[in-house]
Amino acid sequence: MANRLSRRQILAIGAASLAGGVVWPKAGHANRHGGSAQYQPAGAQAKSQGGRPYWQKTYSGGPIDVAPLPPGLPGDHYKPVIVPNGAALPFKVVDGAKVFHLVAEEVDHGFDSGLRANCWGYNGRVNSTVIEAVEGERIRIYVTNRLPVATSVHWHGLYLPNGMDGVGGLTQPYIKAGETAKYEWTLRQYGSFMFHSHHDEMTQMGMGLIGMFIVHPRNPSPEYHVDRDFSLMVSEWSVKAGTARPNTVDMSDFNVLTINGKVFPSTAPLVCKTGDRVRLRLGNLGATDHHPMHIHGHHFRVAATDGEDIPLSAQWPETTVLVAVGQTRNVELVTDAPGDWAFHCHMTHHVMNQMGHEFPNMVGMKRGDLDEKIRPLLPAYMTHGHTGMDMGKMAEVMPYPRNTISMKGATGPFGDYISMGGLFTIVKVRDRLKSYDDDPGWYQPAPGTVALKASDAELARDGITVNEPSTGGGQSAPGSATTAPAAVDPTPSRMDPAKRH
Ligand SMILES: [Cu+2]
Repeated sequence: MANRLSRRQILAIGAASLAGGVVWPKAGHANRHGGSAQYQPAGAQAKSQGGRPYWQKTYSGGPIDVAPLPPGLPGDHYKPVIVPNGAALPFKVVDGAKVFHLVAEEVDHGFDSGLRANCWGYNGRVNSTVIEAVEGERIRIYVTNRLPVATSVHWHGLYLPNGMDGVGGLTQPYIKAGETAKYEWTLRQYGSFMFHSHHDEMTQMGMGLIGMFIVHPRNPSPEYHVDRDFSLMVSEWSVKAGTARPNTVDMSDFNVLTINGKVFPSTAPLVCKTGDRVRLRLGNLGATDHHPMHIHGHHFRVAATDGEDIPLSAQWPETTVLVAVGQTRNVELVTDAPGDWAFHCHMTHHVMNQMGHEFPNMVGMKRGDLDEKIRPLLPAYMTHGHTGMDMGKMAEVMPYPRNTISMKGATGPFGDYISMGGLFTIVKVRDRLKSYDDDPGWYQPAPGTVALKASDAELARDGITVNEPSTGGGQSAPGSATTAPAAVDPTPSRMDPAKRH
């Protein structure tokens, strides 16, 4: 009978299917094979996690016309974020709303002591002006355009009325040169967000019109409170040697990689005390590159995205967090190990300062007296990289064009060069600090805790022979100095099973 449905029944089932998904025939005779409890298909169960329904009521903050809460004030209602090499935008309170004035303008920007460029930025800074606010408050942001062209500002990741979204031409007319536009809405969320030009994006974001937008929670949980809360915007630039403007047409050969608009060694260190709870808010509004940001000596939890906090049960430990273009990531850690710990992008080309990449591979080349022969023609000529790149030597010997930073990093505490620049900074963790605002200098390690040249006595004690072929391990007995290279297993370890017999 179930197979013989009338046309009307079929139509009814069809309508139900449209309304509620697939309709299965009634399972009235499911007990034929015994058992009293009917099997409940797992796929049909409502999903929730920690009491939270699978589908939230809203992913857009809900009604936009909610009554705002009073403005939150720094010190009273939130602890301001730290913006290395930058600052939070000032505000004033007018009739219960928090009023900001953002100015888009040309900025003579120093990436480092050796490199300046005519960039575009907000309020005199490049990449490092932060808007900081509190969940529930009403904000009004005036944007004055002092650029020679039209612009607009998009508030990235924020719930707002469509007309405040800042997409030039789509949700609003352009803010023309000389004009001031007004954005206003009530913040219905908290987290790490961003803002950027959304008109001629390739040019305007590439010239520097990007920033972090931090919204603190109202009445936050105890876990929200940290000792150090850093806001770090990463980006990338193409500034050809000797030129005075970023080349925003470049799509892949970026040579200036920045944190808050600075390259190492000009990136301000992240100064922390031993045992501090630390939050790093990382944002990326570069043109095309994602940045795996890596910390030394510690692990962190990936605690939030620009979507939301990640529930503790779903946070995961990492030493490297990928911050893709258009993403923010909050990572949290306790800095419980004193020292100078590198924090940097793990793409090795992103921890280089200004350089080109269009030259042949010289690694392993026998240079002979080539440099000496060429120097009468090109004083201080140095063959590029036959043993890799000796940053310190190159910085000393090679003349650089005007307005260029070398690939060097900086001279470290041992007199040797730190061979990294670009997307690199140092987390300086100290047991005692005079002030968070002062660079505490290089870490002074306890005697015996630095990797130094091994002494003859140490080598002899441990049976380390330094002038004989190295051993590959595997075959030799512990403690015996093997004189022949370790045998190599000729059997491929991943033989195709199909080719076995
Ligand atoms: Cu990178």
